[in-house]
Amino acid sequence: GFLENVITHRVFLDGKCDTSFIEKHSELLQIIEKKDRATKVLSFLGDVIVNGSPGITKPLKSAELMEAHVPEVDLTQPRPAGSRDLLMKLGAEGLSKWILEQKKLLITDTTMRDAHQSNLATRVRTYDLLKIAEPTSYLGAGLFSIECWGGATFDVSMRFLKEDPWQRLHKLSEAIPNVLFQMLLRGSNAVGYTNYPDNVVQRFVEEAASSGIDIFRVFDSLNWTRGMAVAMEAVRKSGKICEAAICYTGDITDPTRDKYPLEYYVNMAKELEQMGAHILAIKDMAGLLKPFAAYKLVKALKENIGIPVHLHTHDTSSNGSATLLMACQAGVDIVDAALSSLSGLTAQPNLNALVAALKGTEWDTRLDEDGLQKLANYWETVRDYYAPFESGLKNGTAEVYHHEIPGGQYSNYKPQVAGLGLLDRWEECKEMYHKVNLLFGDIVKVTPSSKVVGDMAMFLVKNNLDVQDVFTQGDELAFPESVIGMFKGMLGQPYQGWPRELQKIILKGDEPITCRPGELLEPANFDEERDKVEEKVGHAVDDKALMSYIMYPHVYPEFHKHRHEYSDTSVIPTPIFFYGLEPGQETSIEIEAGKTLIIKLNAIGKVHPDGTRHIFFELNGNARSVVVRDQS
Ligand code: 3PY
Ligand code: ZN
Repeated sequence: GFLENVITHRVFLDGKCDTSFIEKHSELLQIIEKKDRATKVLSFLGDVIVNGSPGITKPLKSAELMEAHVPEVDLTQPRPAGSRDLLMKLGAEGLSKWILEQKKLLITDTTMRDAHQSNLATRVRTYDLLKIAEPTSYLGAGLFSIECWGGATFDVSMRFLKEDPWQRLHKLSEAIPNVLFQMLLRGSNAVGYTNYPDNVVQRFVEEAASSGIDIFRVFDSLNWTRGMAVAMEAVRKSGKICEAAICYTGDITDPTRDKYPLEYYVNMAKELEQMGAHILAIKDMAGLLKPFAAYKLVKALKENIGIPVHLHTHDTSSNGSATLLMACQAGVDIVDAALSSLSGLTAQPNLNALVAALKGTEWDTRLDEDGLQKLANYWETVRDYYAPFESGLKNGTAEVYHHEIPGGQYSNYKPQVAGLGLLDRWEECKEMYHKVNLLFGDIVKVTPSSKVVGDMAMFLVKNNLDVQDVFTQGDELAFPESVIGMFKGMLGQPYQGWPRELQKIILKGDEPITCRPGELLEPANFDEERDKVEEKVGHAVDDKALMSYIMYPHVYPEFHKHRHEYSDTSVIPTPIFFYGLEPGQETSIEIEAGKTLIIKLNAIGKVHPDGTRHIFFELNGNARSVVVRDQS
């Protein structure tokens, strides 16, 4: 074991080690038991059975969850040609023109990204996505695009689900080669929460484009167009579709909220068109765009720009469908919606209902209503697996017009509040979010600026402070790192600047920057970073893993450790992955094509004095046991 650990270590293989090498790498001295994949899977299951899943306080019983019915499609029939075939034929500019020529309303399905980010805290696993992927490529072939990547999915898949986001993308694009794949890119924050050097953003876009992303929706969390330029250029260079977003906040129909009037959005849209956008997105991340405001905004945009307009909203208020229909009447080209069973609440409006509403009208989507229902039925059952991640909202709520919490943040903010022991003050935390927004000068709130507002709100509630106290006690307060960074200028500049006095208090004498943060960051040295990660994980990594590491330097090694210890657990069915098995229960896990493990839990042994337990399984008919540490 020891010798093998040493001689297979990359540094050793490269001949770079000196005598201190082994001392510095204590992990080499641990005799790592070589485990086969089945044993690794059993060890993982043993751990879930004994210790449960991180973050799930009220586990379900996997035996009580139904298997989701995968609709049958006739795979002997050729796959219907879709929007991706069009892109290949027409190119990005040609596709943009094609969109303008369509009378029918085009639809993006967000089920595989924003809908579950918003309603299920981004927890939907590759396993459930892949099972429905091929049927989706047939039954949803008429969709304009499928949003399936970016936003929080990159982080959450590694951090919580222990899955490789690149592998998810690759497998999905193999199963759905005919419909455009869309991702959400946070401008210079890429798929993270901080600014990255320009060459990281460029490299990330290149990798994503070659891995299957066709449309990049690029936004800046403060609507600062300078923060979007690098990402937009990288997308254009990759030959893919550059969809640039204006983030919508405030209320253009309310004359008392005059910081962001209609002209503000029209001007920004014109600028993004000038910067080379193929499509303009209205990104209404919190669902603040009321129906009549949508009509007004879309009409003005269509009159002022020559590229297609794509509307993204959230149904938090439950006015979402009305917003889409009014936008449709005003001439919007594409809208986002989610399959019915994952739609509504803080996610997108109901796709199936929208298709039905437009049937027979001049905007008829001509989508396969029956097929879409079958897909929705599948997701209805799958949603049950993720019940512990639901936000608890039972209806839409007009309160969102007041607190303005983005849909994708809502299902995350609540557990964060709970984590601080403040759940009994949830109402106060929402109200504080509102007050902090005004304190900060009424800013655009979307990842990562929305996270900063949330951090500050929790900080104040936790410390029993109100916003005025910041001005009187500011000197003594240790503000959250994210708040200091934002006021320093590290997320870019907000419209009309930061409130001066507050900025002084928060920065405590430190000077803010007003340039693009990316200009100050040293370009990443990819070779050096690669050496670092390879030394950490002990073997060579590809360019995609390198990007995962650069963006998530702490999360990636942890994810890798999980893989090493337990193998690729993304192949485990979701109910078993989260909730384990009960004694006597059996499951089958296909660890690779044609290789299936039939696993039965026989018994859970008593705790030994050293805190471990034996877990007794039957693996393909043979008795097997693993030792698991009981963390309780
Ligand atoms: C994200 O950046 O994750 C978002 O969904 C923003 O709306
Ligand atoms: Zn969204």
